[in-house]
Amino acid sequence: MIDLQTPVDRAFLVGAPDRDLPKRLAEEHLEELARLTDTAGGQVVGTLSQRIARPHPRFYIGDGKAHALAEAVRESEADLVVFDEDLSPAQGKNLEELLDVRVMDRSELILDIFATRARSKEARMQVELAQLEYLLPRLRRMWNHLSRIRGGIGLRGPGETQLETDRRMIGTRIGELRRKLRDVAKARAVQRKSRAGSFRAALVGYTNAGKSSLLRALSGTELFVEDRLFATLDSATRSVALGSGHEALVTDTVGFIRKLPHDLVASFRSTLEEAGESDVLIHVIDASHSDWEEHFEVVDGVLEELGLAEHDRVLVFNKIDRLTHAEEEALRERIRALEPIPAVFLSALRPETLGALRDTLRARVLSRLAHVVVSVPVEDGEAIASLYREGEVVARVDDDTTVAITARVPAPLLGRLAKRTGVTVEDVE
Ligand SMILES: Nc1nc2c(ncn2[C@@H]2O[C@H](COP(=O)(O)OP(=O)(O)OP(=O)(O)O)[C@@H](O)[C@H]2O)c(=O)[nH]1
Ligand SMILES: [Mg+2]
Repeated sequence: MIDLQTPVDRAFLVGAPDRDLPKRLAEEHLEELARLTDTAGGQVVGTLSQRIARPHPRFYIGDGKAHALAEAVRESEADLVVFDEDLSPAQGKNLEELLDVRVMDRSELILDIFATRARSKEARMQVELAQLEYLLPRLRRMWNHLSRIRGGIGLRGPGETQLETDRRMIGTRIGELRRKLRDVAKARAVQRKSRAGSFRAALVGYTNAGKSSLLRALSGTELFVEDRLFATLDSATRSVALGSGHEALVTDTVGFIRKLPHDLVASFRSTLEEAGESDVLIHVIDASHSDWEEHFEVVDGVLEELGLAEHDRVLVFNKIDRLTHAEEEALRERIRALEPIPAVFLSALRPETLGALRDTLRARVLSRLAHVVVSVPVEDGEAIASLYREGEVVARVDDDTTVAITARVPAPLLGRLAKRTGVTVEDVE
């Protein structure tokens, strides 16, 4: 296999946004690329940006700018150039020939980060699949790149036969990974069934918004949190107490980012689609980020792509500890005017601010409970107590032998009650 994880060293970043993109956003995008580079273990030694009306076929940026870039790369002694835009295989090849250093685009950098950070077997297979799909049309360039680092002799210009063999091997591996991932998805569906009956929520949001921090705070369990992009790649589920005996199973998963490579979205599809089977999506937003609105749109876009646009949702504006009181008020005001979706404001670092979210989730749990009349023999004190403890009792009628309780009851309790002798359950119309 060709190694895509050559240690990243001195990186020179290039942004070539559309001419119409506001300057502030263009800067923000380069800033994000710098964070991605840092996450990948690279050091940024210079940046260059050119706003263009449309990509140039040869170097993506204009010819003159490309030559200026070559000069800047030499001067800064960079050994890697990272483009914020997706390069065609031909552009990548032309740039590498001109610059004489390794050239990566944003997708490749993200794939690289995922490859080094994926832990579970499933996540590793998903990333490998995405990498191979990305690599396939770019094999020739990878070979050229290899022949340069390995000194070339014997490797230079592999014959068409070698390329053909590699293509076939990669094609076989892609098929194998797809099959295995389908099996894993099936196994997970079975596991999900065993959790049927519980109220389930999924955390979604831009990378670094604080999803894992929030789940850690809600559940009181350890989860990996880091001030870097893509800290979480593997989903994790925790049980979260919502008060009055109610609870939810909350799943944390991979964060989104602007221009997430298509291959990657496709590979992670089954994990992400699982979010769609939850009762509610908790969309976490870093309210302290100057660009949270763009992040919000990106997440909205990915959710739409996954067919989840209409899914029940709660918005969580996180990191409000970083806002001044006035800023927080202004934000609340705007959201009230803007969004019909319920929104809560909190800080994952301050447990005392989590009450509103627990309340919102509990209200959803209650609205989904079965509305039933349970008839219990008077002497079955335990059944009666459990209805008061875990359900929401609406009415109660006692006679000599039975107590008829009208209540909203969670499915697991319903199952337990139905097994008790003398207890009957009827739906309320
Ligand atoms: N000040 C402040 N920092 C926070 C808050 N919530 C999270 N953070 C910090 O933000 C960074 C990212 O937090 P994570 O919980 O890893 O974010 P995430 O959404 O899980 O990120 P990915 O897994 O990369 O998608 C960490 O440095 C956290 O300590 C908050 O409410 N206030
Ligand atoms: Mg995380």
